[in-house]
Amino acid sequence: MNYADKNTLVLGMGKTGISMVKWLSRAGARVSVADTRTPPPNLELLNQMVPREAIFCGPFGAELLKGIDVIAISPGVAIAEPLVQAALQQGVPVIGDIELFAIALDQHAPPGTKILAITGSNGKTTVATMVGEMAKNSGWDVEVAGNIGSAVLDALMQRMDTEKWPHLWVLELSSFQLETTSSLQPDAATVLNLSEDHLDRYATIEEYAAAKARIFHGPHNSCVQVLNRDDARVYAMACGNRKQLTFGLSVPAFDDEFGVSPSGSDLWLTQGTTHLMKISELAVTGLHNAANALAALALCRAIDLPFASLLHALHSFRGLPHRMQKIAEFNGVTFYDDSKSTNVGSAAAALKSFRKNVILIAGGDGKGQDFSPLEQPICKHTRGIVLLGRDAGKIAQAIQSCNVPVHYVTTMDEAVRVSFLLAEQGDVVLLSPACASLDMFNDYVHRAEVFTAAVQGIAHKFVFTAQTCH
Ligand code: UMA
Ligand code: ADP
Repeated sequence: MNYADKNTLVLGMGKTGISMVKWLSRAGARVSVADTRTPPPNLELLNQMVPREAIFCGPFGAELLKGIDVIAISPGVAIAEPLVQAALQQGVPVIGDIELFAIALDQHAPPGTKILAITGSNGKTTVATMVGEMAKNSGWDVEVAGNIGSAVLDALMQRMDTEKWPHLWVLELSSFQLETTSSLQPDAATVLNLSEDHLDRYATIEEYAAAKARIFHGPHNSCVQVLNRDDARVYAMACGNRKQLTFGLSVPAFDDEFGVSPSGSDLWLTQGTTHLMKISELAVTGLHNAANALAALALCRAIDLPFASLLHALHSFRGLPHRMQKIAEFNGVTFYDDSKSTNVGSAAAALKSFRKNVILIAGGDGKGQDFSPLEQPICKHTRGIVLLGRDAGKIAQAIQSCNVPVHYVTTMDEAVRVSFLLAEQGDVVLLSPACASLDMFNDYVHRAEVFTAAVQGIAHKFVFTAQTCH
């Protein structure tokens, strides 16, 4: 679509909204913008970009739609919003930033530009970062963007302005972004895994899965599908007449399968029967990170990046903050910050990384999740549970059958203190909340900071006490 002189309405004034306003304005569109928050973020910036009378704050009224040719929606605004539903009924296209990006790339990018697209309930940022590092290590100019934090249109405009196109775009995509995307044509794409998440926005997990599966359905239906063999819902997304590469923690037999094979006393990442690298050489904790490494390898091999540089980059990958990050060890107890764990899938993966020696700190806003998938890993891997936040009670109910002591606390400080008292030599205190943080903290980073400060507080006291005893 040519946006020149079109009347466009941007919904949401966050990072994505601002990038869409910039993009549509430079394409010659007339832009108005609305946000339900009063005052919305970025108001000052927007005042410099669009006329004051084209900025609307507060509930989205039907009058906003008058004369509008296209709605450009932010991922945080639900399609179910009545204004958006009214637009769709009137035949007004509703698109997001990824769709605008895909159309632009098709029109402007030099031939041969590659796209790898990544979605899934967990591991998106880890795999997108791994892939970015691996491709850079192969000498490619790479741009990693999307849900990972930098809006794709901002990255695109910066590349266009400097006339320095990357060889590869690595896109981390959320289900929200995929809902309004139909023109993206990646060279290879993956849905890493599916576990309950965002059920405050989707009526069922099937609806959520369908949004994720859109990553495979570009206009030419031609991308290589990188599929998780260990996740039945993802595996069922295989389409006929398409190249597929699979990954999983089982022993692979064929060259289109990436997996894990034992050899002597070691476990190896393997492609078919070829041993690539010992799992023990990965610096990241947990078998879920071995699965992430396999998915990243499969994506990079789908576009023929050379093995040697991929493996070299994997060796050097140290993991990301707040994802199974070891933050302290004292008195024989190790503390892990997995604050980015905001659903049952990530908390279960975290627990499975340890023996039966975990004191788990969990709870927060469960976003409508069923916590029962935590029952088995909690029974198997924990010695004590410390619960806080809005849905603490729901977690306790879901794990009733486990014979594990449950402690309720009201602050993170108290959670850390209680956990330290419960922990014995060789135990792990793990913050892996399985919930969003917003009921108690600004975001998951803030939650991690409060956790880390509380751990450091105890560490200081412990060291001080130990010194005065001698
Ligand atoms: N807003 C409304 N009405 C609504 C909802 C939101 O007006 O009903 C407004 C808010 O008041 C706010 C603006 O929309 O002013 C925020 O827009 P947004 O929520 O779409 O957030 P952005 O700042 O544009 O950030 C988005 C992604 N956020 C979400 O999908 C919620 C960021 O992912 C992403 O990094 C960024 O675009 C760049 O692509 C964050 C995220 O939490 C990290 N993603 C979810 C996740 O990973 O689970 C999907
Ligand atoms: P996302 O971008 O999908 O939120 P991250 O890489 O930021 O994923 O990790 C978020 C949480 O999920 C962290 O707690 C991390 O330890 C966990 N995690 C990472 N990879 C996986 C995986 N493959 N399966 C389950 N949990 C995972």
